[in-house]
Amino acid sequence: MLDRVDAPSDQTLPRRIAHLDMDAFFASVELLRYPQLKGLPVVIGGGRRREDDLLLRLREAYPDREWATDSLDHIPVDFFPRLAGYTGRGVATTATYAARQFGVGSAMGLMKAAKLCPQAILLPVDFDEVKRISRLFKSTIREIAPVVEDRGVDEVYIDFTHVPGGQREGGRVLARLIQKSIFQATGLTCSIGVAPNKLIAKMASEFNKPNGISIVQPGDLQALIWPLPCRKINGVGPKADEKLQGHGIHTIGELAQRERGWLVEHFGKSYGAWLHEVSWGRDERVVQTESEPVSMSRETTFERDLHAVRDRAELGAIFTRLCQQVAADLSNKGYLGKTIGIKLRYDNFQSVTRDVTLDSFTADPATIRRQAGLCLKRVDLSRRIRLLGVRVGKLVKPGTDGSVPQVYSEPASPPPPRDKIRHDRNDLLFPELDG
Ligand code: TTP
Ligand code: MG
Ligand code: MG
Repeated sequence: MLDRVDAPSDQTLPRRIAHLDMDAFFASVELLRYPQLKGLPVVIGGGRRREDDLLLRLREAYPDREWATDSLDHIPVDFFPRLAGYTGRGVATTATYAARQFGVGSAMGLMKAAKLCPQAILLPVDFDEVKRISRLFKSTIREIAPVVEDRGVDEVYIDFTHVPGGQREGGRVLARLIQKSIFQATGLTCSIGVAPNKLIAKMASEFNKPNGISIVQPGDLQALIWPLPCRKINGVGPKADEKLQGHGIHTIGELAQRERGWLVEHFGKSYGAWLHEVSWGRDERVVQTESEPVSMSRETTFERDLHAVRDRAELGAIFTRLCQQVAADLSNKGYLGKTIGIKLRYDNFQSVTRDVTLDSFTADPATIRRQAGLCLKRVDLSRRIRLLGVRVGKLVKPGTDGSVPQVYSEPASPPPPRDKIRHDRNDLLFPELDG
């Protein structure tokens, strides 16, 4: 009991949240294998590595020498394929910072990249190695700071608040320790932003890339955050940004100057209010540690409200895509689900959900599509819809408890008879439901 009395109350500690992002991740992973390329412009793209084709070519070119995976660092730099003369539709996944100086970056067509930096070396991504390093840097962080939220292959949020050193110099001391430990474990650098919340930390991790640390305090909002373009807010996409620009709002500071009511009027109740909050640097979301998900879902808010009859083709296509995405999420994470449900939000913001529980588990997109389609038949489709979502719940991970649930996969069924379509109104609205 004494502990409790003497220990400082956790509540008094200010929240310090870090966002950590690896530098030029896929490219940096390749540089571990080919250290002779360090400092050179390297672009990652152009397909998946099947085997080490470089080795095959080397054995042809230098048959008198032995080439194996442990001699990759001896491959002459001249032997690597260059971007010069690239033709094709490939896209750059990422590029080293040396290549970025020429204007090459993620999502750029390789032909354009070849014009900007013909001497850049082009390498494919090695997904297995990327995943291995991803697991390694994340486990390194968890050993130092346990509250870590996975945000994809090369980034995480970390709650520094209660970690020893997490408050010193605003988090800089702990950030330095983590950077150093990751470098020791992987040989790679990362950049870290530490701030009062996730929203600002995410922006801050970009301030000093590569190999940088940025500390943002609550009082820095005006100086460090408001001058940034709205697009830097995680959650303001190209479309929202275009609309904001149309209203003369370019920076986060300009966004903060608009009345909340005005934003709600032009951007909707929830998004408008959210824009207002984030422009003032407010974000209460906690760092969510890895836990077994209860369900997986995908939803989308339409750019304009859609009507089940007038926009049925568009809605049907979106619906199918959502089902495919949930199915892909499930299989990527190795889950199967038993309950399939839908969510609809009408133009008046009223929401409805429907679900169905199957006899066995599935991650099959066609099954999910069909069952979600049946759920859709149980809701009112006369109103315009602004949001559509698909959810799969009652999840299991086959093998984790020794049991392997039976995978439920429906055989492709023939289209229903014509008269059934005519009588069932929602079948008519979503004709491809049974396809
Ligand atoms: P990012 O963290 O966005 O980029 P990066 O790590 O390459 O560079 P930075 O130093 O600016 O953080 O993405 C991480 C990896 O994800 C990246 O190396 C390649 C991959 N990626 C894609 O596959 N497609 C994309 O559109 C982007 C942006 C990244
Ligand atoms: Mg990165
Ligand atoms: Mg990233």
